[in-house]
Amino acid sequence: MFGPIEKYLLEKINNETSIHMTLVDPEKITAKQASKIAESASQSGTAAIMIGGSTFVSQDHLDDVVKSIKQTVEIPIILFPNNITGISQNADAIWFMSLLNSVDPYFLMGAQILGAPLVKKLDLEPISLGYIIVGDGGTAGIVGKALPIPYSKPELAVAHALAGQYLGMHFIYLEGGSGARIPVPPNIIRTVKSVLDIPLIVGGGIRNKEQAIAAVSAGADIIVTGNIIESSDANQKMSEIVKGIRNK
Ligand code: 1GP
Repeated sequence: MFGPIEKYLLEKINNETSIHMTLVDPEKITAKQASKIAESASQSGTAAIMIGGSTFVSQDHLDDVVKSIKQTVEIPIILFPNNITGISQNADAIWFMSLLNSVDPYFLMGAQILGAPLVKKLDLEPISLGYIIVGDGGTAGIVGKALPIPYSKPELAVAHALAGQYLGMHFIYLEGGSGARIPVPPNIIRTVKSVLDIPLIVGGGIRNKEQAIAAVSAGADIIVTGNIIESSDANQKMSEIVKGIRNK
């Protein structure tokens, strides 16, 4: 059972080997700024816009951000919720995710049960995702009550990723934490990818073309960048990353 956005992602990965997505954090910006960012990201060739942050924004603000991005770009908008408050109408899809290394049942299955009826009601396409926090874990690790997997234990990352796949999840996401000092190391990506039959997403701390290429060369099917859209030379960096991973 694949919806149109998931099909789009899988086809794009199939055709281009690896793709880039842009994460927009509604906490940090106005709706107008969000649509500008999404527009330049789209012009740089990003495959989709993800919307989400680690803390809470008002529902109205989230709806405004999603709406204004939707009015501006053609590429899919996929919600990346940290809680049930991250669900919004006007998006195309939602990463229907479980934080696999959380010690809190709320982030494993509780929020999902609360949110599922609204996802249905709003007719959002759910895309099943196993989310794993690695490295220092950042804000997402604290908020999600995760036991972040140390980079010295790739076998634990493998165990979590395989468990997600065996439970039927369609994608696995290795999250190094937004703004992480160093991105998820290639050896972790390589080890996890070597056991998976489903696409692997990697994000957190990717700031330049070299880091992006290192991640996709190690096996990331999708890389996600967030913070760099706020840098002064954002357009150039994004284009370099998108072109870089295409021509790697
Ligand atoms: C999404 O955490 C990433 O997984 C985004 O990280 O903001 O560091 O690019 P950055």
